[in-house]
Amino acid sequence: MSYYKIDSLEQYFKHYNKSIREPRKFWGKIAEENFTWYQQWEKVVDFNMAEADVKWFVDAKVNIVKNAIDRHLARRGNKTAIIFEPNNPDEPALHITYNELHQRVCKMANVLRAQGIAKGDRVCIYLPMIPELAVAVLACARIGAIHSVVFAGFSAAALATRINDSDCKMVVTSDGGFRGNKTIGLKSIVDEALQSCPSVKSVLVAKRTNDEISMHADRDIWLQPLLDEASDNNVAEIMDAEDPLFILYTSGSTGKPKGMVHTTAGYMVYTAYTFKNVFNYEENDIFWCTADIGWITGHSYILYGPLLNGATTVMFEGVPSHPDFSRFWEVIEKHRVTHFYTAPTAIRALAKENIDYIQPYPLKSLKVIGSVGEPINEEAWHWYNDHVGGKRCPLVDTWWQTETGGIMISPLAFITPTKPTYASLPLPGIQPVLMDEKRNEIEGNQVTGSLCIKFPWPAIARTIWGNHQRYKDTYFSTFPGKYFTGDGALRDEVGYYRITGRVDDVVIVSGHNLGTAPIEDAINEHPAVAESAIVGFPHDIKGNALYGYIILKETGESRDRNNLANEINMMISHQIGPIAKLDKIQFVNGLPKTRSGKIMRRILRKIAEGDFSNFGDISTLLNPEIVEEIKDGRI
Ligand code: 6R9
Repeated sequence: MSYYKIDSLEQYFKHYNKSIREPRKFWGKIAEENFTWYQQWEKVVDFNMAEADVKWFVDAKVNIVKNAIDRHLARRGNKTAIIFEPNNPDEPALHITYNELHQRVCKMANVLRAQGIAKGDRVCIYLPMIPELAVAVLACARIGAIHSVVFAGFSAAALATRINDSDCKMVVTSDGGFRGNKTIGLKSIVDEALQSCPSVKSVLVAKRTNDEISMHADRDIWLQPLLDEASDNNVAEIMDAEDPLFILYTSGSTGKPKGMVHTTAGYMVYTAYTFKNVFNYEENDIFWCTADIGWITGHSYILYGPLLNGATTVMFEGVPSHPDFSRFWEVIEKHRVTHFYTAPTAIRALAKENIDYIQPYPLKSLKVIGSVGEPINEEAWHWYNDHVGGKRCPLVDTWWQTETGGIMISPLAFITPTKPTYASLPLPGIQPVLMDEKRNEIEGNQVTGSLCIKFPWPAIARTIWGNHQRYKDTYFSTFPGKYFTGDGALRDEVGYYRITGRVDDVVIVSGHNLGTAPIEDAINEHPAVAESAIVGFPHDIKGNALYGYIILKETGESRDRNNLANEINMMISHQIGPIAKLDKIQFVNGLPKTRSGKIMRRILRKIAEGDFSNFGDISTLLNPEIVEEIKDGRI
């Protein structure tokens, strides 16, 4: 019996139970039957949770790119691996076959080696969403260099911090990048960053915008001429199962960014397995994840997960609003996309626009739609389900984190009955538990608590680069022996999980624990509201009171603000209780968001508290200018 693919709900429960009773047999069999190895493992898993030490497939030897590309060539050489859809809809899309991808990755791997990059070296990749990005990532993995992709929207300061934290030896970038109607001068950002990055010896520069840039002699080299000269014969590096594959910095909504380290074999097995089962991917499907490869979602579900399954994956350079709000729907029709995976923040932004942007698109090619990145509120869930999924595509709300490497709690498309706003059931191998304030495990159903995972899974991050102590402190000390996610969750009467938001987003008002997410849900149901964010602020009597930042829809703009505020509070009162009413409501034009769509609540909290002294690092914000605007409008 094979465990790689789950075909029914009954089988899910069977596999799940097996994975808990006999995790070694379960993962060992999956690893053995679905991947090619240079050498088998001595042990499937070895761990000490208290020390935050986890190893999977101990002593096995493998190369993830051999599995993601070479392994498919005999059967799928002429199949499209990557569809590249450019920012400008008039520029033709590229279809890169597995053969072509193999050739490009081998050439790039040879270029990297010729430039002195060897196994274990860190390479920072700062590229827009163009094929060179995928090729650079895979070429690093092929030769065992550790890739550290930095989202090409980060500032020079944020880039420099990340380069220096892991002492990258090389940066791969481009002259610039296109995003909507903007052109971003990436190379000049790199130039600025490198003024304070002594570890970087060379910079490879791809051409995208053809803008004039400055090239520093002895450091900067145009990439294309090197590729043209390079051989496409490349012998992949033999990697240990636990050799680091990549470093990825978490979005940094709190404190200094953490360089999460993922290793080779466990990450490979888990991303492949979860991709196959959560999305129920079949051979000729076209999978589109709209994330940027600069985020974990792009690593795991644009590149590794799909390619490990021999899938066709779409890489989109642009943004949902360019040239207009039909862009996503147009791309789905154009490439007959079957699987569409995006974030609630994008859904809400699109739902806010005129329905005429989506209505002309039948979207009949779609089979499965997915959500990731934050809790999806009820209204957005229904809009997505009705207008994009046509009420016929399963909507998989996938809960996971940079640290978890792959999807942890999610419906399996066509198998798990979905329930709005619920991530539903854990994947096989995942043992979620809810913990109370006294650090006890909460048994039974219809309960809420802090979400922990009590047994390691193959793709768990192994450490924070250069700081194992911080890794241990952050994830394994709050609830000793368990991995603490930082999220709160509710387990309903049938055992489905709903992620209620970061535990640090809980506000205690008059002794009541109030999660901000359900209050925001209630507010967002008001027809005039587009989006909202709630934080706590100190209150003499209640301990804390609630401050709401609210963005109105265009239709709400003309309404009287006092009336609106009253209506909103009545809705909260009705849905959650008078305890959750907002003491202050500020109508705003935007919320400070990180590029993965997370609201940077610490800033909103400071503004609500009237403390404008130090907002800390806001370089990771998509819209830093909104901070001043909100501050000026504080009530
Ligand atoms: C994959 C990714 C992780 C945090 C996580 C949680 C939130 C992600 C979610 C979700 C509710 C979902 N989150 N998916 N919350 N439902 N389906 O987003 O990784 O950027 O590290 O963020 O995002 O709070 O802890 P990352």
